[in-house]
Order: sequence, then C-alpha cells, then structure tokens
Amino acid sequence: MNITHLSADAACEDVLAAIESGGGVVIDRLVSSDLMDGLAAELRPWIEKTPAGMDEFEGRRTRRTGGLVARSPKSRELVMHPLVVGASKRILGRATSIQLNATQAITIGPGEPAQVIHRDQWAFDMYPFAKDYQVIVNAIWAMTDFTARNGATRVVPGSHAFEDKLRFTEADTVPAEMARGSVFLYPGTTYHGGGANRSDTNRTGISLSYSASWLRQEENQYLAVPLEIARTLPEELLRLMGYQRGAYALGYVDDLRDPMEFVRPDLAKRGMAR
Ligand SMILES: O=C(O)CCC(=O)C(=O)O
Ligand SMILES: [Fe+2]
Repeated sequence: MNITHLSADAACEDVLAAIESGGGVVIDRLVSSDLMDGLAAELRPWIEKTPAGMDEFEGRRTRRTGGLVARSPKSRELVMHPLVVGASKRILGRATSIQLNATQAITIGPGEPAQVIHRDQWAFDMYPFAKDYQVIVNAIWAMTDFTARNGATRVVPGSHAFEDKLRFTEADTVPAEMARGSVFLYPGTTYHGGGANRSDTNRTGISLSYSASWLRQEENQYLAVPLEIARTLPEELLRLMGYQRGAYALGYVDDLRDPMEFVRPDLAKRGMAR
C-alpha cells in the first residue's frame, strides 16, 4: 500500500478521505518553487546556526530549527495554508478550536540513520487518547525533494487505526516521496519517522503541526515570537498561535481577559462566550 497523492487543486473532502483510508496524504506541489526559494533564503542563516540533535530521536546529524513564524515571514503562508488548516480543523473537529503546535525546519544530514517509528501524539506524555479523538495533525512541507534515498518521512500505511505503543522496522514502512513544494499531511495517530539519509545532500522539511487547543503547545509561541513581531501578524495567525481562549476559558489573562488584548487590543473579545 502506497501513500495517496493528490493534486494541488484537491478539495478538503478528498484530503480527509485519503487520510481516513491510508493514514496520510501527499498533496503535490501545493506551493510554488518560488515560495520555497524565498523560504529557503530566509531560513538559511538560521539553519546554519542550529546545532545538531542531542539524541537518537532528535537525530545527531539532524538540525531542528524552530521559531519559524518569527524568523521567516514566508513560513506564515504555509502555517495559514487554507487547505491544510481547513483539513486540520476537520480532523481535530471534536475540539472547540485548534492551535499551532510547533514549527520546525527539519534538516536531515547525510549519514543520519532512520528515526524510530512513532506517533506524534506520544508527545502528550503517551496519554492513551480515545481512538476516535485526534489531537494532532502534522504537515511536513518539502523544502527539498523528498526521496527514499535522502530521508523522506517513512510511514506505516493505515497505522492511524492500529493499537498504541507498537514497534515497527523500516520494512513495515513506505517513503512519503514528494517534490519540493509538496506537503505530507497526517494525523497524530499515524506511525512514521524521519528516513535514513543515504544521499550526500541535506533533506529539509518544514514541519508545521496543529493540535486541539486544550493541550499544551510543544513550541511556546508566546516566547518564540517576540511581541513586537506578533503585533504585526494577521488576526488569523495570531489566533492559531494561541492568542485566543481555547474551549471556554483556557488561557485567559487575569480578570478573564482575552490574550488578544495584549497584542491587538482592537481585536480582543469581551466575555467568554464565542
Ligand atoms: O523529518 C521527518 O521526516 C519526520 C520527523 C518526525 O516525525 C518527528 O520529528 O516527529
Ligand atoms: Fe514525528
């Protein structure tokens, strides 16, 4: 079983159906090469400065560069991509609202072995969420081509419906191969991992994940994005970053104030009702 590929004009329903049946989907060339060129130029100095990972999961030949909303204006377009955000809202639809969970440019260097196969929702202290309750969706955008040789994400097809805490080997997986500008979208229950890079060039993916807004964000957006920058961002992005209450009252400030009041007082909502 291979990963379904859809074209850039795919409808949200097609994306949801492909994920429902296979546990993930590649949407080919959803953004232009030009956008990826711009993104690569903005990120290059930051990636160059990023130290390699400290353990096997992070990858000792892998660099994880975060804070993308602050560091790369072009990344904001990916974070707010309507098809990805629309599909994520549907997949996480049992929660009242969704939020940006983490932003990471993942640069897998030559010689890096395969990452252990895992579920992204294990980030939440391995909590055994109900099978029909998704808490996280990840979009990995290809900033370089993703090939089986250079470390394309490896996926266990259909594994979003499997039991929790299973172990897999590379032989159980298929590579999410895709051209630059494409995105691989999958829920937090799909078993996957970064592939081994057996090539002599870097593989870079921009991993942008979204979660149910009642969970703690993996990347702290309030500290990763300085307030002076936050004040310049569009409302939709600010809300995704967490400048809104989750569920009924999560994340309010002092006298039940909307966190938006601290960034864009003109957009703040009064009272808890949505
Ligand atoms: O870089 C990749 O292809 C996947 C990385 C990953 O799954 C993770 O770090 O959680
Ligand atoms: Fe992962």
